[in-house]
Amino acid sequence: MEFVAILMGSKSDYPVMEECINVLKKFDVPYEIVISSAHRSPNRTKEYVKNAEEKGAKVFIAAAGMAAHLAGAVASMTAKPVIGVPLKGGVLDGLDSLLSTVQMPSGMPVATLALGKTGAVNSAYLAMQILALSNTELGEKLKEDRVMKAKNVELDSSEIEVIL
Ligand code: RP5
Repeated sequence: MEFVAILMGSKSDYPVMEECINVLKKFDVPYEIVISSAHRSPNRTKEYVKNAEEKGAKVFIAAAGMAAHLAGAVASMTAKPVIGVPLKGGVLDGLDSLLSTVQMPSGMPVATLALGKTGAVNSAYLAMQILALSNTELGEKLKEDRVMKAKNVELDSSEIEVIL
């Protein structure tokens, strides 16, 4: 079975990453989520990535804060697409995790998204867009979602707009 594999560096990351799994649930996309750290449990991370790939993971999402090497570490272990979600926290409030996640050396990409909740939500959408390359039904659902979003903009505007 194809699924999205989500790793996060700590239990403290879960409240933000719940935003990601809520989106995947809304679209009925199968996922796994585990806590595994690039620094605290490197062996567990390596084992998880290997097993997940064997079981059918098509895309990985890795979320971490501070010296956030998790996405980069996952990218070193698989040739599947890796999406990185830098998380806020610590005295630098996320700038550290953003730079740690985004600044990968050439040939080892991590698709790094926005900090925090926005990145968590977008990680689910980007993972689904990748799956939709070979899943027409999911692709149609994503198109319908875009139509709804455009309608909502019009609805929101209609409540407050002033046009002369
Ligand atoms: C990172 O360090 C984790 O991803 C988390 O964002 C941050 C702090 O972890 P805890 O000390 O809260 O476990 O590895």
